[in-house]
Amino acid sequence: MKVLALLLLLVVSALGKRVFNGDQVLRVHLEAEEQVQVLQALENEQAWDVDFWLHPVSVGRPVEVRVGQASLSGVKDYLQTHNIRFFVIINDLQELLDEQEAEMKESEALQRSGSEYNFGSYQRLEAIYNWMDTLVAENPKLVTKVLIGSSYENRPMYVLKFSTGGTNRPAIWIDTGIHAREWVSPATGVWTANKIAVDYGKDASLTSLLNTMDIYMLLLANPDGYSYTHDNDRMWRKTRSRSPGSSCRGADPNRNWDSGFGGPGTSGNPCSDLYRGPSANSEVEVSNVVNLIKAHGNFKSFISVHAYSQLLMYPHGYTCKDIPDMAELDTVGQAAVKKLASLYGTRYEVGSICKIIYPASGGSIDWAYDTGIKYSFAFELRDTGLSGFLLPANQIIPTASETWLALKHIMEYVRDNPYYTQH
Ligand code: BHK
Ligand code: ZN
Repeated sequence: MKVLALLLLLVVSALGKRVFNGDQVLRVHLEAEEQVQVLQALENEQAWDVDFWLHPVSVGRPVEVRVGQASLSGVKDYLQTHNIRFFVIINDLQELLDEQEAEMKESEALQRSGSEYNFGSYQRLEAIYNWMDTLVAENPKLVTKVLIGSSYENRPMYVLKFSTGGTNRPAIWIDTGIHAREWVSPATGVWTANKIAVDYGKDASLTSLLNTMDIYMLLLANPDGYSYTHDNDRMWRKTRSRSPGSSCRGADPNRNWDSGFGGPGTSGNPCSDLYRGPSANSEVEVSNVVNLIKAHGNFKSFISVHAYSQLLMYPHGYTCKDIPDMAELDTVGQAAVKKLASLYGTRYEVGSICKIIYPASGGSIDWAYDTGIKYSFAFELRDTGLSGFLLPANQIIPTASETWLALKHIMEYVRDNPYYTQH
């Protein structure tokens, strides 16, 4: 592992950008409990260059793992030795990345030559920030840009505030892009922000919602990480903060919140993708949000958007015990995903984080719920694997369009149940 990390560092510093030549992504099928354990051992051993995109959890649940070229024969032998079935779903990761990058460059060139922002394309941080200014300029009575602080590398963090007046109205929070490589999340956030601006005054339900409530959207919750996925390493997940005594950077911003901090599903190793950071709120990107939410004091719903797996989850992640509001949140969630599916038939599962994926402590929606924001949900957008983090850009608008139906359901429910929002 040390040698691999060093090699990786050399490659990155020599070329500026991490390459994945000959790396493959395998989809592994677990058919017995022993096989789950064999895969978990592989994940914990760190002898090979492997990055689990979907972690081994239980029999029947797919596992997806990127395997570095140098580790391919070793990992495949290991799987075959244990009679574990797998398929190669990405044959050469770098080839796919090159294709997607070329597609993005094409869209960027079109935009530079004067055409409008393309919602159906992945965009760099600068383009998203410029687009936010346009949105605010074109909708001055509805949208403002609130600076909530700066990231570790000093990028500004802006929240789009949709409000038709009042002071400190009950509000809904939506963040996208907390994990850097989950690109469809901020892309969906941008589409959604535009949808709200376009539909206000046309869609009667959304209009009535915005006549009594505010919506806050943080489109890039991890700006340093997002930039890093464009310029250095497409597969980066964490923030970019430094840890004293380690050359590994970044903490998982979804393990850094002050709820069950340090519990199951986190790591104390700064080199791990699940590194929780030295203390709760150590990541400035997290504390910026915490400060805004606390100062505001009137949020009724907190929605955090990830990818991938097609799930709609509610608290908790740090324990598998049911929350007091489970029945209600489950009903809201089920109705939301039914509406989502009505557009293209995309199927989502609903459940608590701990029960439908795995124990994960220090997550944002656990903190929001424990702070008293009852309607706290996390989405895992498309797909259920095969493309994973590299979801083709032509699925951005379909993903955002179907997700909007679920978001609207949750927001309308919150609007219509104002007396139940305290727990
Ligand atoms: C989402 C919300 C709260 C806690 C856990 C999760 C699952 C998420 C994670 O933090 O491990 C999985 C992931 O990144 C892929 O989106
Ligand atoms: Zn995520």
